[in-house]
Amino acid sequence: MCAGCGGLEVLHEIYDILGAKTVFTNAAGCMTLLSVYPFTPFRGSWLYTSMASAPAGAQGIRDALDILLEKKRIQPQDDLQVVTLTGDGSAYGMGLSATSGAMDRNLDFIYLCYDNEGYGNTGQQYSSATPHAAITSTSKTSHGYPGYKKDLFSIWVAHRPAYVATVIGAEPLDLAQKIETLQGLRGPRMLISLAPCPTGWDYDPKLTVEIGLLAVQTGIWPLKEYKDGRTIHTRIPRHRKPVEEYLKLQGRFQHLFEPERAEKEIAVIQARVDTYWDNVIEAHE
Ligand SMILES: Cc1ncc(C[n+]2csc(CCOP(=O)(O)OP(=O)(O)O)c2C)c(N)n1
Ligand code: SF4
Ligand SMILES: [Mg+2]
Repeated sequence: MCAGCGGLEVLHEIYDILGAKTVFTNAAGCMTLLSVYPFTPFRGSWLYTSMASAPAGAQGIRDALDILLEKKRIQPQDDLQVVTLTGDGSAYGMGLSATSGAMDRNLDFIYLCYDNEGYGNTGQQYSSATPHAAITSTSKTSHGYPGYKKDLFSIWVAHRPAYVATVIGAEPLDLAQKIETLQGLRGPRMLISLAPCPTGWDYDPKLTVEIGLLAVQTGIWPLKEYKDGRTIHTRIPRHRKPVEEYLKLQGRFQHLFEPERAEKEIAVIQARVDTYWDNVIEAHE
């Protein structure tokens, strides 16, 4: 694993709360490198799946646990929490169909997507979570990635699962409150964490927390949760910092500032963030 990995940071924080009575289904990606057969750093169980099928793996394990409970071969206190762990390449793309099916079936599981906005494990190719203008290994032109990040939160919410939230490792209190909330619920409980990635985003590993905080303070990464049919924002940054404070710390956006400022592109990114928050604030007033 790389020093300063924001995905590992959020996984650590969540695992500290969930504890060892968990079984993970982990789709191929950076986090699968945590385990070198036959060892894993998890105190509970861990299962490696293909990129597209981690939620299907979770279904199989939940079914097996339910059968063992029904046959009284394990006691309720021995039951395990099933947790799916994937990157954005799986969650936003290859695994979206399996996730949709799991939500349709009201599968009782927790899903954590650590979103480093690209295929990190294979060299940061773009994914459908890649933000506009970012340089990736498959978007190397002077303009970076031409598309826009997919809104996975809304796609998941459209399925009306028990819970959906965005989190980030740099805001551990917000994260802990959300884990506490989802632990009181049953059914599909979905989390997306922005996962600052020094290797793929090209910045000094010591900046991971600062970049995470700036993602929230600039409004680029809204912290919110959906439950009981309603979405609420758990932080509303009314005095937002300019998005360029977040962008300029990362090598993948340097072409927006050097050799000359790309005013139009920076304004496009700022305008999208402003429109998002104008709508949120208007709805709150
Ligand atoms: C069907 C399939 N295509 C390609 C790969 C090769 N592969 C392994 S990990 C990975 C990247 C996964 O990206 P993401 O889900 O965002 O996780 P990250 O690597 O960023 O942690 C790819 C493309 C694969 N395992 N399976
Ligand atoms: S490439 Fe990024 S997400 Fe993957 S281990 Fe390194 S820092 Fe973490
Ligand atoms: Mg990724």
